[in-house]
Amino acid sequence: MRASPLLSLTVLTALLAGPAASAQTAPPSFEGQVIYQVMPDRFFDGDAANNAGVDRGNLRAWHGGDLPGLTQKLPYITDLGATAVWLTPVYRQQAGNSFDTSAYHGYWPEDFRDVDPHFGTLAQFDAFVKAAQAANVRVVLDQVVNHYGYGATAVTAQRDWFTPQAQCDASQNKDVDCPLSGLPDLNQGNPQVRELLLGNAEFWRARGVSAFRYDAIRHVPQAFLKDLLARDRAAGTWTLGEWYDADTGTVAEWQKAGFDSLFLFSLQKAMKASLMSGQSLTQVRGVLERQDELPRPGEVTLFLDNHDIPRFAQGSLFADEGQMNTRYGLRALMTLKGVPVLYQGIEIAQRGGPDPDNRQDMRFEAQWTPGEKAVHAAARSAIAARKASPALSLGSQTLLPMPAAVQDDLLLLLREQGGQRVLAAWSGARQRRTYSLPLNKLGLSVGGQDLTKSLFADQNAGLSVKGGYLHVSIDGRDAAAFTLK
Ligand SMILES: [Ca+2]
Ligand SMILES: [Ca+2]
Repeated sequence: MRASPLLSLTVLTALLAGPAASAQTAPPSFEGQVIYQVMPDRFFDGDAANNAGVDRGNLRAWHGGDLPGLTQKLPYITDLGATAVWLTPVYRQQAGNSFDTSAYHGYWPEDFRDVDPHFGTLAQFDAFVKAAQAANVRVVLDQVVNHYGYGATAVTAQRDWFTPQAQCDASQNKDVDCPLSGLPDLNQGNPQVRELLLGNAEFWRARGVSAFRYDAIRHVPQAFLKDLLARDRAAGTWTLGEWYDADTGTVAEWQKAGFDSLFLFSLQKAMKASLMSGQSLTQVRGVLERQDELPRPGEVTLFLDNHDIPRFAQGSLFADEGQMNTRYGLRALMTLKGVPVLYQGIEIAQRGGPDPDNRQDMRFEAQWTPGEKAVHAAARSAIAARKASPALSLGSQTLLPMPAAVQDDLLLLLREQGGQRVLAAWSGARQRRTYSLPLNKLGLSVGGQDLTKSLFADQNAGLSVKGGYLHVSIDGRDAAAFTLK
């Protein structure tokens, strides 16, 4: 894995100090990374020879995307600026459908140590990892540790691997001991299951992945997860847990228990309500105010949508407004401390309601409308600005106090790193506005500053400081970032 310069130094120091110091080696970090989330079946079809049963007219059927297609589109992902790719599971899946749905999504495993033929072969997985490494892109692999697919062979062949119904009935923790959506629930208390799951992590780690995204951790015993995570940490594998609906308190609890990161669902909800649907920015502020509860705030995973919830742009009734507010959301996301994840298609404001409508095929450049091209350009430049700015990608984050008169429409964040300061401004106002705020009320110390343009390209936004006042001019529904002198 590639480490940040800071981490490299820490690791180097630990190495120089010899084995005794290895226990003090910093845990793996993704701070400064930008993750692009891919659902391989819905991304790009690079090999028509593996398209058995493909029906692109049916969102519940296989669509033909695969690992060769993902490898082929790596330049698209790096051009956008992402530094890591998270793939939803690529395991060999149950062969048949359940609930009229095929296992295209990857969450119905048959064999945890093979690639589904629709996605390709293990050799093609290895080729993808190799290509990613050559492009300096980290690979984040989805890992399922809670269940098998409904129709998996193990369900009948290894009955004692699964939680008995009586245990579910008697359980005080039904989230853990009862089947999730009826899926065959693995009993991690069985030594064979434990060995299977710990071995799965070793199997994929050995293929060169940098991180695991653990599915449905709310449904897995904490004691088992702690063992799993301790091994990942010792091996330098970054871990990202999916606890559906997690807020800052849940993320903090699990960072303490050994996860490097969890998805911050509460921020996603607030950003969708405020930035996409036009509600007060105080909702976002309420989430960001809790940042100090996190042991490692730079590792928390931030997102606007994913494959399990309706698309971000779906929060507006109108496609053009959805595009404009997605541009606002993407720019805002790139000003925050944490690890941003972009689910394929958000960079063109792809629409879609609940599963499976939120899993429509990715469309590429030649198929984009002018409006989609504009969203992509804004995403690309905001990512580039974040990566070019140590303050935006690695800096501390301070929320500035807002006067009551503007708090619904304005959010100001100070990001600081190594003496560099960047001020991020989000405006939810309907129209272009100039906000003039007294520096002493903001708790901000700046000398005079001439008109300064935003770090984001193609944006009509400016900041100046004069006579003890900060002046920020910004379009309605937009976020900008300014270097402070
Ligand atoms: Ca294919
Ligand atoms: Ca379970």
